[in-house]
Order: sequence, then C-alpha cells, then structure tokens
Amino acid sequence: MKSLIIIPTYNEKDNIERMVRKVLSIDRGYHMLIVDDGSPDGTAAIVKRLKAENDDRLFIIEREGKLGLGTAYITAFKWALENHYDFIFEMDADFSHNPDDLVRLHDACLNGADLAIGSRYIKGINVVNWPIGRILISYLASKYVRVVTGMRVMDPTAGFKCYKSNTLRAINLDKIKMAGYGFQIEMKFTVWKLGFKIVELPIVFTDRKLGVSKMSGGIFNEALWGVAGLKLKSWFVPFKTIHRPKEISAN
Ligand SMILES: Nc1nc2c(ncn2[C@@H]2O[C@H](COP(=O)(O)OP(=O)(O)OP(=O)(O)O)[C@@H](O)[C@H]2O)c(=O)[nH]1
Ligand SMILES: [Mg+2]
Repeated sequence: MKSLIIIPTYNEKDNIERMVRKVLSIDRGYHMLIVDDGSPDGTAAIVKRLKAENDDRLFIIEREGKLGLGTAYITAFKWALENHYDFIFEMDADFSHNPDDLVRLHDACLNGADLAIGSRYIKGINVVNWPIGRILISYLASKYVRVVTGMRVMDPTAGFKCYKSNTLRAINLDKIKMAGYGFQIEMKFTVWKLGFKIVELPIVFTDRKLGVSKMSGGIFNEALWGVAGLKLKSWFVPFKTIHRPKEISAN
C-alpha cells in the first residue's frame, strides 16, 4: 500500500528542508509530492536538491505562479490517483501540522475511515500561538459552516487530512471551485454528501514560526459566501460523479 504526503508551497524556504527530511524519516515509507507555485524565495530549488538524495520518494510539480492552494491540491490529487497511491495526505509546510500525527491519520484510514481529519476543535480549542482574534474567527467560522451545511465536522477548514484513494476517485475534482479555506470546506462537504465515513482526530495546531502568512481577506470572503453557495447547489445538483483523471507529470 502506497502513501503520498502532498505539501503545497509558496515561499517556504525556511521550512521545506526540515519538513521533507522529517516526513521521509517516518518509518512508513511515505512518498512526498511538493506543489510549488514558482516561489520567488527558491523553495523549489531546495526540493530539487533534496530530490537528488531521494529520487524514488520525493516528487515536485512546479507551477508558473501563485495559483492558489485549491488548484495545487487538485493537480496533486490527480497525479496521486494516476500513480496509484492508496492513501493521500494534505499537510502544510510550516509545521503548524505536526508530521508525527501523519501516522495517526493513516491508522484511522487503515481502520475504516474514508477521510481522516486532524481537528483543532474536538476537545476545546487546540491552537497554539495564534492571536486570539484569529482563533475566534476560525472557531466561529467552523460553527457557521456546521449550521449552514448541516455537516457535523468540528473543524471544517482543517487542512491536515488523509483520504483513501477511492474517496478522491469518487469526486469530480474538476467541479471543486473554491481556493483557500473554502477549498477545504468544499472537499469535506463533497465527501460527506457522497456518504463516505469521516473521522476526526484531535491534533494540536501550532502557528508557523518561520516564513510569512498567506491568509487574506479574499480567501475569507470566498469561504463565507461559498459555503452558502455549496448548500444551495446541493439542493439542485445530485452528488454522484466519477472522476476520470487526465495525465499530469511531476519530476
Ligand atoms: N502551491 C501553493 N501553495 C500555497 C499557496 N498559498 C499557500 N500555500 C501553502 O499552503 C500551506 C498553507 O498556507 P499558510 O500560509 O500556512 O496558511 P495558513 O496556515 O492559513 O496561514 P499562516 O500559517 O498564518 O501562514 C503552506 O504550506 C503554504 O506554503 C499557493 O497559492 N500555492
Ligand atoms: Mg500555516
């Protein structure tokens, strides 16, 4: 059984080397795919140097410019399915997600989950070093999503996840429209609507120590309005689509 850890990057030169080495050192033989959006700080060059040491386990897709987290993941999911991975993970480069938790997400999927989510809001609020305002926005946003969609996921914007490949195969990835936090919500909503089993595990989320945030007001607004749109659309468009991937190449 093959597992792929996908990490989208934009200007993560201070984090990426330590992250790649850490993930590759976990004793489950994980493969990694970095999707870099032409980071001006040279993140991709660091990945390519590391790739020389780990050619069979580390892969990179380089895109021309900052095209957003959502399409980075969609591109990576298609590549993962074409390359027959069984478990496909999402994780940030900045150590907000503790790589040691990957095996817990993995085990949840080995034990029957179709999607396992590393969740900040299972037992209270497990966020370290975020300003109180940001915690409040994120926490209230998760409540808002639950009320509007009816989906009982405690951390709908979470970006630390493991999908079984069949879960992703069942989704028409070309129909996923949102980019930032909205993308994370839209994926969970789609998985939930398709009737898959979602399991949330408590994790501690720590604010990035190195590098800069890409959070923006636009991403927030998209999520706010997009969620209502998702719910509305779900009343009219049936959720049964099969994904047929096109070829995507990585190095
Ligand atoms: N390929 C790609 N990666 C991105 C893009 N925007 C963000 N990322 C990466 O996606 C992950 C999550 O982004 P973050 O900037 O950490 O977002 P956040 O955790 O909400 O905010 P901060 O941690 O405060 O920066 C990180 O690995 C980023 O480098 C993008 O447009 N393209
Ligand atoms: Mg972050």
